Amino acid sequence: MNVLKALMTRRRFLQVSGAAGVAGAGAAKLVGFTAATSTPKTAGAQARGQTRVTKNICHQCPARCGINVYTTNGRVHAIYGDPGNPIANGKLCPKGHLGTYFLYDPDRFKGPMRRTNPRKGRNEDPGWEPITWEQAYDEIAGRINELRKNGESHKFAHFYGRGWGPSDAGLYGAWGQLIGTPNSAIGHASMCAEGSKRAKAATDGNNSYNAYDYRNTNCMLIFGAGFLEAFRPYNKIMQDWGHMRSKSPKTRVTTIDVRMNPTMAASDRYLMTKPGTDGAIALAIAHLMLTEGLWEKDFVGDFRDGRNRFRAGQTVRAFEFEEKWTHGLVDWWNNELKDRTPSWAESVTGVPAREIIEVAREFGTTRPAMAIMERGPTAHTNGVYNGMAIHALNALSGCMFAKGGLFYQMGPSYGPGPANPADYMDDIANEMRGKYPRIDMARTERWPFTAHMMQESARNHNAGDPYKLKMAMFFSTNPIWTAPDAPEWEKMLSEIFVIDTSPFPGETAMFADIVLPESTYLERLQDSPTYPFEGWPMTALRVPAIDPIYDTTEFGNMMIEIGKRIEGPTGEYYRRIDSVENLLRHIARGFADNPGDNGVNDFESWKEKGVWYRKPYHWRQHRGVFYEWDGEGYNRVMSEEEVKEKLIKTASGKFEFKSSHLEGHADYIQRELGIPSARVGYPQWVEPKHTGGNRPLHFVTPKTPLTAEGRSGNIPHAIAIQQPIVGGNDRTYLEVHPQTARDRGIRDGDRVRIRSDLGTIEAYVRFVPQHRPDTIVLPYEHGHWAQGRWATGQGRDRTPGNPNEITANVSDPISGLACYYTGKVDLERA
Ligand SMILES: Nc1nc2c(c(=O)[nH]1)N[C@H]1C(S)=C(S)[C@@H](COP(=O)(O)OP(=O)(O)OC[C@H]3O[C@@H](n4cnc5c(=O)[nH]c(N)nc54)[C@H](O)[C@@H]3O)O[C@H]1N2
Ligand SMILES: Nc1nc2c(c(=O)[nH]1)N[C@H]1C(S)=C(S)[C@@H](COP(=O)(O)OP(=O)(O)OC[C@H]3O[C@@H](n4cnc5c(=O)[nH]c(N)nc54)[C@H](O)[C@@H]3O)O[C@H]1N2
Ligand code: SF4
Ligand SMILES: [Mo]
Repeated sequence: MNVLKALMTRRRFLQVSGAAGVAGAGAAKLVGFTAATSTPKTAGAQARGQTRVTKNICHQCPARCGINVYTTNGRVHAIYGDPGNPIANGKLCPKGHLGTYFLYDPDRFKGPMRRTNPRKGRNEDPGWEPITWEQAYDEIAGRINELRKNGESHKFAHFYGRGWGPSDAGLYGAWGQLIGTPNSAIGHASMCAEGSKRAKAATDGNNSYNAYDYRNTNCMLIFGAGFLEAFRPYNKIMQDWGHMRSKSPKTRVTTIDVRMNPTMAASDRYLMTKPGTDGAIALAIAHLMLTEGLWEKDFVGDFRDGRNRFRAGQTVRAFEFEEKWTHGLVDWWNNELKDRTPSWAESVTGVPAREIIEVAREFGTTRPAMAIMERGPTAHTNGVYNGMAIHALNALSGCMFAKGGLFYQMGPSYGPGPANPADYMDDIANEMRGKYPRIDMARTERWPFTAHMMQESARNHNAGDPYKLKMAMFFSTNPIWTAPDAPEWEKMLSEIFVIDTSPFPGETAMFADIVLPESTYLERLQDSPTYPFEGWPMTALRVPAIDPIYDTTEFGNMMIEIGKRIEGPTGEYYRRIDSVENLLRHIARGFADNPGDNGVNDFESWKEKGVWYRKPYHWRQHRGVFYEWDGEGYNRVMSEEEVKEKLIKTASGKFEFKSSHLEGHADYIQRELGIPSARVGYPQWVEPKHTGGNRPLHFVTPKTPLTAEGRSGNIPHAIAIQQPIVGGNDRTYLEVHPQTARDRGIRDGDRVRIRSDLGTIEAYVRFVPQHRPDTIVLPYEHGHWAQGRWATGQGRDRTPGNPNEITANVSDPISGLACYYTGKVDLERA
């Protein structure tokens, strides 16, 4: 063993003996290793005193801001927004600057590890033992080869959360085909924001998040989305917010939420609605836009004689109305909308009809006007119907594909990868194709609309239905902490062979049999096509600022290396893929014919600039006519067929107020939601089914601006920056209306117990008189029992607890989105 390897191994060994404490007696034992950051590897890698700037993108949220990473003497010391990146424009949100704390997190895994303690549990010391990458890959591939020989390859599952592009999560498809498992991969979409996507699929045929032209909109309704806290891309939204609120005319903003959040506080108006009732508000706005003649006639169409016949409670004859780019308006009106008056909505939501009318008039008389939404309205059992009612407002205002409106994101001009998996299928792969359902039962009759149902996986495994898994690999997801009814995952992970790839000792890692630590984002090579942004295509590259400071690598390389060790043609396929870098070099060849606006035309220039993008967006709707970009302007008028193929992808080629997508599974919806099958297609009011029976309080656990998904728990600065809002440096407070607290004898600062059907967690209270008295709010951030020394509270009294331990695993039957915000609870002094 050479000196460097010996040093590394010794260092890892020391870390191992401390890591046990994370799960056990507290993480304080790790303190001795904070200095172990500058290894001989990096110290030698750079000349003294030189500062190097490399391109990367931030990892703290899905906004994907381009960053310039400053490295001197092999040490990363600053991260700034990249002025050449169209999302960052030289700026970052506060989380962006915290990247060095992830890189130099003292609790990171220092290399691959094997568990020696066969028992698993929160208080079990995994007994980590360092192993080499070769040992780890051989063992994992050996187990997969064994499963394949026994006809059990479906019992291997990949679970993933924040996937980035073809060089990581993009590898799953081929893996599933070649290995022969339907469970590659199960993504966290159904625990994330699938509801808004499915509402779009149901109405305009695009199962996707939207791109938005915020800067040109003059009116915006925000339904349950943390526009100034979380909505994507957060940093760019803050830049646009400044423009929206200072331009003339200023963009008028109304926020609809269930608690006072920063977005609401910054808005012109707000509607403080009852949880799960957004659909009623949106329907009432639509109702008023029709009765007052405020719909966009160029897009929607009009009565043939121009005389408005929409009157509350009265039906309209279909032939009297000529629709243009929408489908089913009169049916929708007659079967649902005619009775959805603002005063009806008041009775459902508690929001005064007068306020709804004011908002509807403003929305109906301002152009461009858009309605956006995210998890608030959709994380309920009626989520897709709430979402459809909201999205219908975008058709009524005519902002679909219009200036100041909504688009869909274009993808980058990537070239093909090094090999085609179809050429490497062996007998096992062919035989397993379609043989078994997925463990989560997504894409089956149980969940006919959904591609992923991660939160069902542990429950199904534990019940042995449809079967039990034997092995699972986790990438950037930690459902044992983030999924509803999280403890179900502890049971499953105790029974199977678990591989975790997190750089950090999170909860999944504590139940792992092998840990393959990924390099942090500042040390790795990775591509990342943009999340829906402004519509035109863009893709960024993570360029390692330094060599990995520990014995770590990219997740993509782990997949490829394990793949090479699979017997038969699969191994051959992965030898052709070779490495993440080889894959990226191949796909970057697609830029040669389509150079980016910044001149990026190959892998090297992509590395140098960090981003490839090509403006403009290719399509635009203006006054009811769709145009395509012809290289110089939006000059080419599109036919109805072209619009259907490229933009409005429904069966009718129109924005559907009577959804053919939902009507395709009418029996399922009737059974699950009790809606008569003839009515399932309409955006409509559906009563939410709250869990928790007669318990009095709604329990909401939203994100705050400093939450970095499940990754900020061990970054005390993230919490410290917003102390006045959420609490101390490693704690978040439960926000409670003072009257709600006093009724229960609870004082500001008291320790309390939150009780649901599943159990209790504890928290400290902070009074927030602006919230709804029937809704208590625990910002989502803390409650970890692993993840590092700060996340676990360094031996303090570990409050708050994890809200997902008391969140029931109930999902919207259409989108499959876990209903995180629908549970009702009791509150009492602890
Ligand atoms: N800072 C930060 N930004 C992030 C992330 C992060 O972790 N941190 N994560 C990213 C991810 S993965 C996602 S999916 C997005 C999610 O982005 P959002 O959906 O915007 O985030 P949430 O905080 O889950 O929920 C938004 C709002 O819904 C409200 N709400 C709850 N119930 C209801 C209801 O019934 N009606 C209404 N109208 N409102 C309700 C909550 O009070 C909250 O203000 O954010 C992304 N951006
Ligand atoms: N109560 C409540 N629950 C929620 C939410 C909420 O608002 N409230 N939000 C929901 C939403 S929107 C989402 S998207 C899910 C997210 O839930 P998950 O899919 O579980 O994702 P994260 O919580 O981001 O988990 C990230 C995991 O990846 C690991 N990790 C961090 N950095 C890296 C890296 O560079 N490489 C690798 N390989 N691993 C890394 C972390 O250690 C952690 O274990 O949570 C959902 N759960
Ligand atoms: S908005 Fe998201 S990606 Fe951008 S700097 Fe902030 S955390 Fe990073
Ligand atoms: Mo999410």
